[in-house]
Amino acid sequence: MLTTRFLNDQLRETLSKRRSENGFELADVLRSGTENPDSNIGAYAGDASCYEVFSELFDQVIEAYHGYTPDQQHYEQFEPLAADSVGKLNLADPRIISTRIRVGRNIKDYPFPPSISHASRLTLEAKIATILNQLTVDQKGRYYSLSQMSDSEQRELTEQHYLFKKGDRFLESAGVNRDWPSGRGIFYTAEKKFLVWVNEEDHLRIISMQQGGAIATVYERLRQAVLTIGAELPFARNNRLGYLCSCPTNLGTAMRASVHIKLPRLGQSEELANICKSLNLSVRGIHGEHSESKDDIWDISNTQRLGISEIEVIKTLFQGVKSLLQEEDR
Ligand code: ADP
Ligand code: DAR
Repeated sequence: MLTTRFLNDQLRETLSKRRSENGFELADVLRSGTENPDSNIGAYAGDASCYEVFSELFDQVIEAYHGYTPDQQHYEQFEPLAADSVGKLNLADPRIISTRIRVGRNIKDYPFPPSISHASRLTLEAKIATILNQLTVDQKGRYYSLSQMSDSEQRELTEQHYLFKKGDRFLESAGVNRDWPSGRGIFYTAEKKFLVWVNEEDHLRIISMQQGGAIATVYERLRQAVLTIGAELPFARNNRLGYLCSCPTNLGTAMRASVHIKLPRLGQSEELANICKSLNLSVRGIHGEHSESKDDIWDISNTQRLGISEIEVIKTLFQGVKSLLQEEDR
């Protein structure tokens, strides 16, 4: 676990005396890893100030995960793709089942999900729902609060890869599930190509997705939506770490661009994880993090989110998918 690798007794003593702007303590930052020793990272931020208040720990975790040093400056390039690359980046290979690109965002001046109060979460949910219900991304959509959805409706949307489940044990320990399901919900358009998760692991997971491998099309839909939402809701960010999320793996672009891809041969070999690692890609199962593959379908996505621009994330996925398909054919 990255946090225990870097947290010696002296640093623990120093950081234990500190509090974030919202009173988040070191014990709160570490609780998920303390209760789940098999965590990869083991730490969550309760608000934007945590990344400065506990920077002696977070900066080492960030460097180990993203390869990003404290003297670096993140650079944002959430720009339209060059016209000549759109066609190239839309892949037509039938083995690419679907494409999903999401960014995590927290709203400035609100505590993050690990520490936000029940009242503030409800206030934030109402504020976000009002803005989303006025949004048009390809088409109008609607916000649905989890509290008003039946279990079967939630189960169906989750099985179809649209909706999130209640946080796993890592998020439970981090405090992200408090008062569940109150204040959580999902916005989506009729076609479900544009969705927004509200008050899951972060205040917002803004998602563009569709069947097939049209990476450029999915990216452009997301880019325009994030621009529109960001004009109404100021996001928590700083120049060094970019967009600030609860988990230090989701900083900078806070973007995860993924394909569900069918790799019957590579998937059966021990090589898939190593090949993906060499391509700076991560492998997940078909229901996301901590899930299994099914019917030889894998969730392949960019690993790095910080110290890389949005355009470079897309190109990393595109190049990586091309290499995986060539390897599969070889
Ligand atoms: P996140 O991507 O928000 O970090 P997860 O990895 O848990 O969260 O994935 C969330 C959901 O998105 C899961 O149901 C997963 O199946 C779905 N998903 C991820 N990538 C794709 C994709 N390329 N196509 C379809 N569904 C996807
Ligand atoms: N299991 C936690 C999660 C790390 C990355 N995934 C997130 N943020 N959903 C860990 O510390 O390994």
